[in-house]
This record gives sequence, structure tokens and C-alpha cells, in this order.
Amino acid sequence: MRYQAREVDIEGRVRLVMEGALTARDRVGVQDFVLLENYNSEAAFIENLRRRFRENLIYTYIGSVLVSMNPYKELEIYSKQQMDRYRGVSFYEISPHIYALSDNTYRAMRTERKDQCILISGESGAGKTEASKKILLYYAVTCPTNDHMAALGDRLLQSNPVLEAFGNAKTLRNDNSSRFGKYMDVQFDFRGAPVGGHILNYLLEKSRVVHQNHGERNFHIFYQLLDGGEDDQLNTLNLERNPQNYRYLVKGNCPRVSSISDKNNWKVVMKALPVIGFTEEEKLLNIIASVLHLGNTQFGEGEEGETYITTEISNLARLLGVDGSALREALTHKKLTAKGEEMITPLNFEQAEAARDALAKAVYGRTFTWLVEKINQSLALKVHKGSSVIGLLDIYGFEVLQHNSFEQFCINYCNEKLQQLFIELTLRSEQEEYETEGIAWETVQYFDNKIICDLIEEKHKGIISILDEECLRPGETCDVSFLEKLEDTVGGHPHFVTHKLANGKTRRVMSREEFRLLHYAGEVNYNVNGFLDKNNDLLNRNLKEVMCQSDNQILSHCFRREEVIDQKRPEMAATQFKNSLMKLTEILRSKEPSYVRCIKPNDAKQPGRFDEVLVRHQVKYLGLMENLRVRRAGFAYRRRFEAFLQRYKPLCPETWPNWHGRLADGVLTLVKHLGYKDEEYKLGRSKIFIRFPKTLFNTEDALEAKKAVLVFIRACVYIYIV
Ligand code: AOV
Ligand code: MG
Repeated sequence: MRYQAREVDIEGRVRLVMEGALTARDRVGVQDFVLLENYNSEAAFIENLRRRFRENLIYTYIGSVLVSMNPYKELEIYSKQQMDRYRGVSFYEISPHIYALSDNTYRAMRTERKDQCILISGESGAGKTEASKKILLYYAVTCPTNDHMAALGDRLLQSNPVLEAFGNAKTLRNDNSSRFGKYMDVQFDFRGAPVGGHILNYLLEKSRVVHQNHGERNFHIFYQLLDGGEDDQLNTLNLERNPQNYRYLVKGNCPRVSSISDKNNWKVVMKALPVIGFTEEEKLLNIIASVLHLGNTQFGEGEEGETYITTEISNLARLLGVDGSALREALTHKKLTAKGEEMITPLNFEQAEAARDALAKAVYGRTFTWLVEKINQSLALKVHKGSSVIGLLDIYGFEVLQHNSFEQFCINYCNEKLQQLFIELTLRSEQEEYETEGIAWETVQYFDNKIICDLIEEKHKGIISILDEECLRPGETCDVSFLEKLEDTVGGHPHFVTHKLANGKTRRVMSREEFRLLHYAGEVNYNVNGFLDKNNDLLNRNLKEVMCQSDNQILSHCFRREEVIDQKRPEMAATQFKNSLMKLTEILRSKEPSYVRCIKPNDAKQPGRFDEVLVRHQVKYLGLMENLRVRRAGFAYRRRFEAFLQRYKPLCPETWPNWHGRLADGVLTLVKHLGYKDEEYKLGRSKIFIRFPKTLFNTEDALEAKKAVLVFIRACVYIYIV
């Protein structure tokens, strides 16, 4: 039943918002910030979030942007019935929900035949991955399907636990933190049924394989195997159950996490593997176990400074599928080619440890990439005539830790890029559109973070270029020389700070190994220790040689012989990442974007706690106030004249069935007939701009009613004929 819904605004005033099937619970606060009376006030914004959060209303709109608060508890709002409520229903007709955004995106893809993408952002632990899973589930459950497609939907869903097991880990911010970036295209055929998918993965945080900060863990899969594996499986792999026995698992001193059942998750992963067409289970288990055994491989130092392995290696070699003595040699020696001649030199103790860790990271990292390829094969994006895609971006959120390193630098750079895209596509483009359409408009000020992106990525002058140069420069280079180079080159930049002050004095609060970036989301100090090594990401050539002879087919696929023969240096890690981000932004730009902006209510991962300072900070750096001001000052909807006319022409006798004059005149005739008031709309050069959602909502209702009448008439005619 329809009724007129009222919402209480934050000053306690009751007002009519719209018609629709709203429940009483939805009448707390406003469900679209655009409706806030005091839309310039950050306090009013936060109060509205708080009121809704208190009532478990975690979703609120800013126009078409969905703001999502992490409830840190299971809410009963994701059932099949809920999905049905949102199917085919107009965005503003029903309370805000991730399903409404999913459905709206899906319908836009179908009606406008344009590829879409959903960009999910927010800091670590804000709920991005959960949101992306809910969107995927919505499509898998609600889209038309047959047996083949149901299997595909299943594969799309089942790829998640596998990727999370290998790519997620417990961090201080999030018990299930994504340590890789993920962009997934879901392909739909002309009937709107999912027919394929493709995943792009971004920079896995490989350093976690060998080191974890206090209170953090390695990737979930290791703990899952130890806790959930069968006894005989573990025996074959020569593993013991206790994670504390493995050096790669003890660094964070956190073998268990109360919110995670490693045993159950292991079962889920084992069940998912065959669904995604995976038959190499044994080989994969060997690899996971080999990484743990690598971690326990120890070295000793001989009297003449030579290094040797003190632990048993045959088991490790067996699991890696390589020759034991070749592995032993490769872990303690290095092969160099100088003037066309090959030389083998022994490694010292530290170098041997570094070589071992580099091998562990390479084995794990490449296996992860292989896994993504494997999943992609099973999702097999096909050439389908008339197909379109919806892309889903779930990437690691902005991170500020006590100790920030190369990984945080890359993660935060990535967030900086996404913010830039958001600015470009929502704020700047919105303003530009009003200008090009000739609509009177008051410009809204916002912070454009391009200056920070340039600082990081600019050719020759940016931090990444300087880092690469320092990695390639012959002679003695080290992390500190990189920092010095940074000071020389970007020292005067307004978003870059080190311990050196402009007057030659030193800033006491900063260490000499740090630089600080003033990111759009806040200040972060990065410690340069390890930057060069991580950017170089080198694996000794003789280790590569051993690995490419592995009789484990996953590993021989991951370590190619060509790589050993080809002496060309591959791109460095940060540059590779930069280039992949450039490609990603191109992909996203080519699609119609929708946004989910996730907010974390507290740092304690607890339900019901609303930490105002934390929330305010996120509202600020997500640019939500600017977003609201632009939205509010502008128009809720815009549509090209032809699209608008095409859709609503049945509502007016003069435009139905066809309008033969100028498009703008047709639209004007139509809206006059519909009784639009002057303040409700404006006509631009090629588009109509509608100020309030309610106006369009009423028009949609009228169209529905008209269609219902037509269906009724058709049915009567049919009955009459029959
Ligand atoms: P993130 O993806 O944004 O962080 P997640 O999506 O992993 O964050 O969410 C973190 C945790 O918050 C989840 O494991 C859930 O316990 C809880 N949570 C989030 N959204 C919901 C929801 N809608 N309902 C119930 N619980 C939720 V990171 O990947 O660390 O940047 O790197
Ligand atoms: Mg995540």
C-alpha cells in the first residue's frame, strides 16, 4: 500500500518527503542527505548519520551516492525477501540499501546499454569487501538464469572465499583485511543474465608472508590449513597443527582470532575449489606447506664466513618439487654474470636469509596470481553480442599504522587515485556539466588532490620515479640515500615533509628515516627502511632456475624458463603498480560509475559505538560535505532530451507516439503537460535537469499507471478475442 511518508529532520521538524512503501523505522533522520534542511552543517550531517546508525539504518544517500556505516553486527536486511523488495523498484521509492544501488545499476546497464561500475571506498575495516559481496550475491540471486548461468553465479560467489583465504589477513584495523586490490567485471547477456566474469588483482602485500606486525597475522590460508586440514593431509605435508611452530606465523603473536573460525573457513575453501573448476588441490597444498617450511629453514655461519643450511631440506624440496641439493646451493649462493662470464659467489648470513624470504614471497605471490588466472578461466568472459558489464571495485582502504612502509605507501597512493577519480567524475564533472549545458550555478569549493597524485606519480620528478632511479643507480644506494634524493627533489612540496626544516634545523618529532605525506585523508609518516628492496622485488637468478624446473605444475607455470633467459629487468614494483592503476582508472572512466562510501563507526570493531571524531574525520576526507553541496545546489536528475522523451512520451497526447519537432520543445511540451513547476526543472542545451527526486518519482508513477491501464486493455481485448 502506498502512503505519504514523513521523515523527522534533525531539528525535529516533521515533513513530507515522498510517497512510497516506507516503514516506520525509516522515518528516523533523513534518508537522503540532500533533504537535510541545514545541508551546509557538518554537525547536522553527522547527527543524521548517528540517528540512523542508532536505529540500525546503516544506509543513507547523498543523491545517488550510497553512504554505508559498518554495523559490526549481523542485520536481518539481506534476505531473499529483502532482495525481492528492491527488484525493479525506483531508487527513491524505497529505503536506502545496497540492494537498491545494485538494482539501479543493473537497470541502468539494461536500459541505457552502457557498462557500469560500482566504486566502493572507505578506510580499512569500513565495510567495502562486505558491500561488494552483497552486491554480487544480489546479482547471483535476482538475475534471470538457467542451469548453466546458475553454475556461473555459483562460481562468481565461490571465488570469494578462495581469494579471501589467500589474499586477506587479520590486521589491527580489520580481522578480515583485504591485502590485495580487486576489480571484478560481471558480464551480462542481452537478457540481463550473468554469463561471465573477470578479475583483475592488484599488488598483493607479499611482505606479510615473511613478516607481520604485532597483533596481526599472515594470510588466512596458513591458519586454515593447520586448523582444518585432515590429520593425514598434515602428515603428508609434514606439518604440525600449532601455528606457533612456524616462524612465518609467530611474528604477530596472534595465532587465533576470536571472530574467525579457521577450521570452518577451511571447509568452505575446500568446497569452493572444485566449484571454480580447481583440480590441483594437492599441488596447492604442497605450496602452502612449502612456504611454512621455508620459513623454518635456518642458516649457520662457517668459520670462513660461508653460510650453510642447518635444518633439514629434503622435505621442503619435495614439496616444492625441486632437487634438494640444487635448492640448497641456490639458497646459499648467488649467480652473477659479469662480462659474459658466470660467477657463483657465496651469500653471507643476512643475504641467505633475505634470499629465503624472497623465495617465500615469490612462491606465494605468484601462486596467488595463478589462482586468479585459474578463477578467470572458470568465469570465462565470453564474446557475447549485446552484452554489458558491471565492474565492482573493492580495493584496500586508506591505512595509517604506527609503522608505515612501502605497502602503506602503495595502498594510500591507490586511495589517492580513486579519490581523484571521484572528484573528477562527481564534483568536477558535475560543475562542468552545468557550465556546458548553460545552467546558472554557484561553484562549490573542494580540495582537488591532483597535487598529491602528481607528487607521487609524476614522471622523473615524482616519488615513484625517484625511487626507481635510486634502485637502478649503480654504486652504493640505500634507503637513506633515497630519502636524501627525495629531500633534494621534492623537499619544497607543500604535501611533503621530512625531519629537515626549511631553515636548516631539524624537526625533532620526525625520525631521520621518515618522510611524511599530507594525504587528502590525513598525514602519514613513511619509514623508508625496506623501500628499495621491496621496490626491486628481486629473486636471485639461481633460485629462479631451480624453481622453473619444479615438477609441481603450478610452480613451473609461475616460474617461466624465459624469465631466466631474458636478462631484461622487469618493471619495478611501484611502477608496475602505478601503471596498473592508470589502466584501472581508464577502465573505470569508460563506464558509468556508482559509488558506495563506507564509514567505520569505531576503531574497536564493536556494534553500537559511534565515535564522532572518527566519523567526522571520514566524512571530511571522503569529501561527503562537498559531494552534498554540489548535489544540493544542483539537480537530483538529469537526462538527455531524447532519452527523457522516449521514456515518458506516452504520458502526453502531443508527444505520443512520436514527436516531430525539436527535442527541447518536445520535452518542454511534455513537462508542461505533466504540470512541472518552473522551479522543479531546467532545460539545458541537450539535457533536462530535474531538481527533486519526487518530481521524477511522480512521473515514473504516472508511467506505471499508464502501463497498467494498457496491460488491462490488452488483457480485455485478448479475453474478448478468445
Ligand atoms: P574493508 O574491506 O572496508 O576493509 P570489510 O568489508 O572487510 O572492510 O569489513 C570489516 C568487518 O566489518 C567485516 O568482517 C564484518 O565483520 C563487519 N561488517 C562490514 N560490513 C558489514 C555489514 N554490512 N553487516 C555486518 N557486518 C559488517 V580493508 O579490506 O581492511 O580496507 O583492507
Ligand atoms: Mg576489504
